[in-house]
Amino acid sequence: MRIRAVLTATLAVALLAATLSALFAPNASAQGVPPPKVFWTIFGTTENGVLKFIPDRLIVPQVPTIVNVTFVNTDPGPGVQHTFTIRSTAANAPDPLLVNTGLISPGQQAFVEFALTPPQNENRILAGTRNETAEVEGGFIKFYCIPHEAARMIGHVVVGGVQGQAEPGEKGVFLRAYWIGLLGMAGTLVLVVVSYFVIKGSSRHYRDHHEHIRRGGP
Ligand SMILES: [Cu+2]
Repeated sequence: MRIRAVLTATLAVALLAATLSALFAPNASAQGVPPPKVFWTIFGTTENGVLKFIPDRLIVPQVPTIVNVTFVNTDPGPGVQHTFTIRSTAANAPDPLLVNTGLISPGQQAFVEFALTPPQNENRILAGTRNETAEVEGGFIKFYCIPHEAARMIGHVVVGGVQGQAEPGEKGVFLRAYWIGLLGMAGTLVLVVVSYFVIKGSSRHYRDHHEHIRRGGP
């Protein structure tokens, strides 16, 4: 019976160690994971005579992030072409346009993909093989429409969101936290069951049936 108690106790310690190592093991899967990707659809149009992007704030939660923009020309005016363009500030850039859909006609669309790369405050954009500093206006990366830049058809890439404009927070549970929680609960449950048998196994009442034997009687 003593051997059994020792065995169950050893098992309990081993399980506890396994649970703890699972909880505190370095997160190997975090390395080599590609940055998150956000998809935005931005419309280029004219509303009440005002040339504009809708929305004109492209909100990106963090850096690095891959940004995929589908740009749709929904302009009611026939033949009014728009672009979605980001200018580079690199002095020796091969092309001053770092990101550019080219001219898009009404009813047409195009997509561009680029990445915001660290450090966050340097407004660096990776587009293809080019990694350059983007043009900034008011502290935010500026995108614009080539034919209508002078008419203020301009928008901004906002990293981290802006008060009142930020997306509602995610309601889900972070996946790693979810697994840590599950493992913790499973570990606790196993320990409770093991403790039960350890206590039961070492209990005098369990071993000694003597006092349960009915003695004498009327
Ligand atoms: Cu335009």
